[in-house]
Amino acid sequence: MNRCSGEKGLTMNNKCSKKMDSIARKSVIVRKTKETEIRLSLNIDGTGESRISTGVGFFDHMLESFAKHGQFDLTISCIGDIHVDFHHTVEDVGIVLGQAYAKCLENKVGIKRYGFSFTPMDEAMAEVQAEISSGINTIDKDQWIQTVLDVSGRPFLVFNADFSLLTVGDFPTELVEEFFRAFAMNAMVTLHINVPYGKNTHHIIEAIFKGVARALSEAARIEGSVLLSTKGIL
Ligand SMILES: [Mn+2]
Repeated sequence: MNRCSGEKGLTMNNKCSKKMDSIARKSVIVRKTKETEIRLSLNIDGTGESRISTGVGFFDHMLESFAKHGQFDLTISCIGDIHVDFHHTVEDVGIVLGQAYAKCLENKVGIKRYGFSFTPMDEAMAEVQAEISSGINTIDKDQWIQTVLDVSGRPFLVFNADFSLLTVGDFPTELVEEFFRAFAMNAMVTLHINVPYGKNTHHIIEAIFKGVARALSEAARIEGSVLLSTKGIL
């Protein structure tokens, strides 16, 4: 995965990211529990290509929008216990997507750190603020999952959105907040999601997914060469 590492300061070859970091910002996470089995790959410097299969149609649609508007390349295959309900599948995909995003950002030098978006969709509007709040700069790959879960960071979710429908299709709208909480905690991101107005539940949720993706994409953007932290660590 790190085929371009060790080339800092040298002329980048064709295989290196066009976004100037010498390390490809990609990750693959496989997670299996008694409730879900997930394989997810993420390239945060992608083009919005996605292949999503969670068994939950509306959720797939939202994740495809997420990939497209964040310009992430994202593949997700999840086999979950959707005969029970969709809760485990949605929450666990949030966990793994969060871990993948954090892993893509192991090296935070030069990233913008903050991202903001206003995303209208017809009558609905989502405002999102994201901060890549904490994590580790240099970590042992084998210990990565353990370390990121143990680190005392400051991930947080603020979620202010009301849905007039309890379900969209057969997707329970209360799972939107569950998904983004799972994401934020595992991505080590402070995420504020506010929906000041909107009527159609499908539109509101889609605006949120697009808006979060846009804010995360901006926060991860490399635009400098310094680590934006007075603590010296992010
Ligand atoms: Mn739609």
